Amino acid sequence: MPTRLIDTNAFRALRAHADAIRPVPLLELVKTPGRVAAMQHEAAGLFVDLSKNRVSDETLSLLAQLANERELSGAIAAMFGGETLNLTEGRSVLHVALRNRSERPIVSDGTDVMPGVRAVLAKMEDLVGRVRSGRWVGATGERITDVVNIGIGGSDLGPHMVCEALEPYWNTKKEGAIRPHFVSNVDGAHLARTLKDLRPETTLFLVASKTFTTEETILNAKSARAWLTSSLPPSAGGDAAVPKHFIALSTNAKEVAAFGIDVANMLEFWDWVGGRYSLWSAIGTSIALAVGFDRFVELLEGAHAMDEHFRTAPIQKNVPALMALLGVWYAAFFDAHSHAVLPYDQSLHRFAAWLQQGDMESNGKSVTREGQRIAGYTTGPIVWGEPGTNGQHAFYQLLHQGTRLVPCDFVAPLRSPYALNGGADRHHAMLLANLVAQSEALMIGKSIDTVRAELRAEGKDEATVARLAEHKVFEGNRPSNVVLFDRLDPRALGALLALYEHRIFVQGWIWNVNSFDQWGVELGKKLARTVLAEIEGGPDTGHDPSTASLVARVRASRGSSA
Ligand code: G6Q
Repeated sequence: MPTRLIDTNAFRALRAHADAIRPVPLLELVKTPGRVAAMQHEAAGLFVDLSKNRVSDETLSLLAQLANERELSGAIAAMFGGETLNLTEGRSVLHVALRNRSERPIVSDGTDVMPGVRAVLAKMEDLVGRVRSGRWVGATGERITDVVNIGIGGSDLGPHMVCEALEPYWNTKKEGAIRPHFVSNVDGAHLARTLKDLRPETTLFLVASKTFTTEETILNAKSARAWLTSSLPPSAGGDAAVPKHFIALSTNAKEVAAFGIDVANMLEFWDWVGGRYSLWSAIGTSIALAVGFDRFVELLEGAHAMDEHFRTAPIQKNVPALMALLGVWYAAFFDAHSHAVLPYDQSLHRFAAWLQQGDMESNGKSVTREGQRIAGYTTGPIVWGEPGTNGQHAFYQLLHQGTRLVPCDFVAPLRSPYALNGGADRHHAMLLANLVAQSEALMIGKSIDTVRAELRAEGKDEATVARLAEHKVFEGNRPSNVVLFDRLDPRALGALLALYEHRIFVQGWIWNVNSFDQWGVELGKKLARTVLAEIEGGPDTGHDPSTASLVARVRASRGSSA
């Protein structure tokens, strides 16, 4: 059993060192000669500025020592080497194999997984080519114009986020445009609202489910199938139309066939791909359909470039590791409960939702990999965010003046693909100006003396100055990272997502949790089955009084509306 995190030499040293760093203003740290250049990094086409963090050279060297004591390099090698890191499910963790663009074999359970990965990519390329060129037609002979991905959790968040991010690539002149849609929620509103604007003749459904047993997804898929067969003209053949309008993305061929999807139209992946790490697999088919297979490969290439950086760079220059260690530092010694991700790019409006699952499902754990209760430190933070500048007019108040320290990541491309009659430059310049200003404001704050001077300069009397001054003070001293890249193209996006995936991996490893299982989602799922049976008229199974009253209320409402 490894030494407990809090008993490592580095963690003890960091605890003492944190007491010395806390009183030092961030602005003072930033002015240390050579600091900014030393804390700005380039990796896989991303520029990452870590200089606005409450750390000194000594902190960084202690954090690197912590990584060494926890044998992080060995863990990274173990992941890329296909070792069984997901101990509770007995699986290796190989999303990196899905984007391995090198000739390097990746072995899991004694078998090189790469031939299988390449075979599925070739099948995906063929299928995507047929749909986008119009060689694949629906039951009435029309080409496909709309694709609906039906999936939830990891089978939705990644591809949805990427499709939104790559919207400028949806339409190419050479091939037909495919509009991607995503249905995840079992709330019938989600499917109904999506189908409202679609024609069954030109719609292709992708049923995206690793297990093909997820109840929400299967119900949505069944309703979509009923909509298709009942709204196509009778000449389309009823159930016979299904194979022309349904594709499965799954590991479970048996259930796919049982649903009525031709297994020839199934793109396979493997149990060593975690759901929340699966956008790089067949689960990414909606992406390839929307932007083309070549662009999908560029996404993989961008991620692979970041993988290579992560696999080979020393800890002191390893950007995902550094970002992770900074997060560990704030959680352990600055009482940081959450982490905000703030993309200054409207196309990244699903980024925080994707990361929320990736991070919180991976590291929201309270036992160690060996099954001991964690004590003396906190694990995964609450991850949240919204695109700037919208967030500025909403929750930034708390970031600037709340009582909690919230480390922030600002993320943005330097150029925008969107041209607006003469105004595009102005839009993007204003967007980026806000990003830079926010990271500056969080750090420098505004002192009481400055506030008083400003109020007096505005002609306020001394009573008003006294009454308002404290309300207008910004403590500052709040850390942030800035991630910039040239454009939000598939390569940059791939690198960005891999950066955050590896950040999660490192934090999970340092905190000694299994980042690759998700038992915490099981209990509610199981109880929902029991409650549903009762709501639909089955016998009471016995609940606490509070829950029983809710069940009764919902059951009664169904009775009255029926
Ligand atoms: C992710 C989780 C979870 C999963 C969904 C959907 O890591 O495992 O979010 O992706 O529950 O599961 P299926 O793909 O099996 O339908």
